Amino acid sequence: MSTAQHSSDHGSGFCTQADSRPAPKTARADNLARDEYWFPPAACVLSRLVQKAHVLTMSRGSNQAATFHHCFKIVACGSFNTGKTVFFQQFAENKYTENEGPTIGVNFHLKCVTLDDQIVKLQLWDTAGHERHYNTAKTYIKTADGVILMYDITCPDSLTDVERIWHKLYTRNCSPDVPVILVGSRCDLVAKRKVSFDEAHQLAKRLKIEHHMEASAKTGTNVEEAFITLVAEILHKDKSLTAGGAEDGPK
Ligand SMILES: Nc1nc2c(ncn2[C@@H]2O[C@H](COP(=O)(O)OP(=O)(O)OP(=O)(O)O)[C@@H](O)[C@H]2O)c(=O)[nH]1
Ligand SMILES: [Mg+2]
Repeated sequence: MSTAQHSSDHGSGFCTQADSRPAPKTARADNLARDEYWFPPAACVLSRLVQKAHVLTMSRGSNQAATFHHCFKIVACGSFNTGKTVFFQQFAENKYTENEGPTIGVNFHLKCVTLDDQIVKLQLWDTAGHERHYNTAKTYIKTADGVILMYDITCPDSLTDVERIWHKLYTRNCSPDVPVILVGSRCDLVAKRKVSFDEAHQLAKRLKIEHHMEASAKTGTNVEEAFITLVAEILHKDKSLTAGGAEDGPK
């Protein structure tokens, strides 16, 4: 799905209001004064909760206020057809598309999660995996607060590409304290598996990628868990954030 399609899908009532307001002083983990930003309310709370994390889906066009304490930008990279777009769709919209076409440029979603009583707004950027879109991915990863590197457990080349292309993109453009997670897609396709968990795990260890999971956008397995793991790591690493900090304003 193209960026344009996503923009229209989400509608101006969904994100324009917030996006037109002043950006946080830093891209990373600013404590925003409560009530400074207004958002539509949580429309539903997903039944599967990861530890204390509640994942909230924002509804469109509501005038009711909601607030957030932190705003993080999460960027996904990985070779084409690894499942980045459907992975993000599953997390952000709770839906799965069997025949998703290649992404042109980037797709964008907004999602709120709460972790340890902190409401975190996530800006989710799903980049295109084809090499001709490499520079687009580079542009987006530069300001990421957290990065998802994706491979496909049925395609060994996609794991090779993580080391050959995508991890290099990350190390060359992100500060070392930007959390990263390696996600193997299509874990529902057991009979088609060509990359073992251990093989990918060894790569993750060698590249010093702290977190590695296998997930399925089709069944939802580990989708939420991957995002929450990454967000928890971002919060953990951000020394400037403290509980209740939002009410005190930016630190
Ligand atoms: N069974 C299964 N199929 C998946 C899974 N993830 C992706 N697919 C399939 O792979 C197709 C392509 O997935 P996309 O999300 O478009 O892949 P992408 O990484 O965004 O590809 P580019 O945009 O070209 O970089 C989907 O339409 C599904 O048919 C999964 O977890 N399980
Ligand atoms: Mg895509």
